[in-house]
Amino acid sequence: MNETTTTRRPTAVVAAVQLPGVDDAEHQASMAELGRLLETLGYEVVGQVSQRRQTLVTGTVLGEGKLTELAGYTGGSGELPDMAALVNRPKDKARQRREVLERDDDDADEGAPASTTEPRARLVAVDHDITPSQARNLERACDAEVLDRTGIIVEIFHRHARSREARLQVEIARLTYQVPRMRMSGRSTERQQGRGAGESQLELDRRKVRDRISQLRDELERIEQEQGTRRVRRADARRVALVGYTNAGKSSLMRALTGSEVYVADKLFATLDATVRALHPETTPRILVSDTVGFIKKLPHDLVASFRSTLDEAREASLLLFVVDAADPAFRSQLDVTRSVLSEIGAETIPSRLVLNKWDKVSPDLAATLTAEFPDAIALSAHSPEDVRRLHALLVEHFDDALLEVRVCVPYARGALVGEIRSSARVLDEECDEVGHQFHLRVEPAFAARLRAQLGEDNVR
Ligand SMILES: Nc1nc2c(ncn2[C@@H]2O[C@H](COP(=O)(O)OP(=O)(O)OP(=O)(O)O)[C@@H](O)[C@H]2O)c(=O)[nH]1
Ligand SMILES: [Mg+2]
Repeated sequence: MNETTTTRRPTAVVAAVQLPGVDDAEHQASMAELGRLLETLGYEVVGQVSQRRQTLVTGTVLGEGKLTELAGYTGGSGELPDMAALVNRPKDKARQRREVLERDDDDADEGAPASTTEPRARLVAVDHDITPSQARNLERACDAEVLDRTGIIVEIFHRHARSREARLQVEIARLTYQVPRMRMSGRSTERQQGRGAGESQLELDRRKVRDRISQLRDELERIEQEQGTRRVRRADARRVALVGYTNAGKSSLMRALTGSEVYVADKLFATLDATVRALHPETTPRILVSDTVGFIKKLPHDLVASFRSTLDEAREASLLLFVVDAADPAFRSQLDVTRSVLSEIGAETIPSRLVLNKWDKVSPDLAATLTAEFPDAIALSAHSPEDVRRLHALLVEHFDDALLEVRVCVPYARGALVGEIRSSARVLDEECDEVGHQFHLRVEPAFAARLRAQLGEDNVR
């Protein structure tokens, strides 16, 4: 055995409830995805505790038996001092009976490891959004830190944010997530403080955080305004945005299509900043490609909202490439997630093409099935230069269809326009005569309109 295996990463255990309407495959995929999120944060997942229920248990998410199993991983007691009160307090007899009936057969602790031999898990990761009091109860029963899905995603975003804009967006999301959870820590919870005093201190702390959030929002708005002007300046460029689930291969395609060095990694949410580069080899007029933040199931609403300006890159594109990892059996539901986030930001009417990426990992059988199911999709591998050349050609063709062929006369007095024409239009032919520069061009409709406005109808035909 390798020596290095003795230095363990911090360990975590995943807890989830399989709710009605969620089938086994979907439930497993969601827990596995949470496991990948944890690995991205540097944790080693040592176990999963899952239970089928109608709803999450009000106080503790899981039922008693499953809670004991969970605590087996963390070395906690599996109980709350006032568990009966917490779980049952506000309920009448009928509701208690119903809960007993809903309890699944596997609500027992047979899966728990012998806590003395297995490594103790330091973190309980819950695959749902839970309330601050559920988190606190789980923490007490398990004697471990507890994070829910949103908390984990926010933490990853926090670690991966690089640009000033991304850092501001993440900080706003993080503080927004923390405000309702502030009860759990700080001076305000100290025993010796009277309840009234504690509450007002808590209110004070919360107000401070809210003030900080609005300060950050102002700062973000200023940056966004600058970026807004930058975007307006490239408004007539031909733009394609790569969108899709996290880890689908958007940045890999971006690299391949533009020859840029954007960050690629086998971890979730590697990219948080939108990057824009020109398609390479370059075309005239040029085509811009943007890489965007990836999506995920149950992406917290606040987080989507705080990345709105980053997602503007997608909203303002003239073509969207929906990139999926075709080798991932869950890619269809991942595509649904991408579509629904994009329609939330108002990008659902933009023309789009589906890209079945990681085709090199797809078996011939699956390839045949997918080709039949998605006849219009572009199947490729971002790692294959030949595939990338094919996509490059398809993009050029797509945008060239929209170009207009015009003949333009630039009188010598307007010679300053010649440079702009050369950089923004494809020159098919040109010559100089006694009147001026005569161009035969392929141009974007918007550019043709601008030339008409500047040179007059007679000079642009
Ligand atoms: N086998 C194979 N692996 C690929 C392909 N495209 C990307 N990958 C790998 O998939 C992983 C994720 O790729 P990225 O390009 O970072 O994915 P992304 O969509 O930008 O991910 P986020 O930025 O997290 O949203 C990396 O390990 C890539 O090397 C492909 O066509 N084939
Ligand atoms: Mg990326």
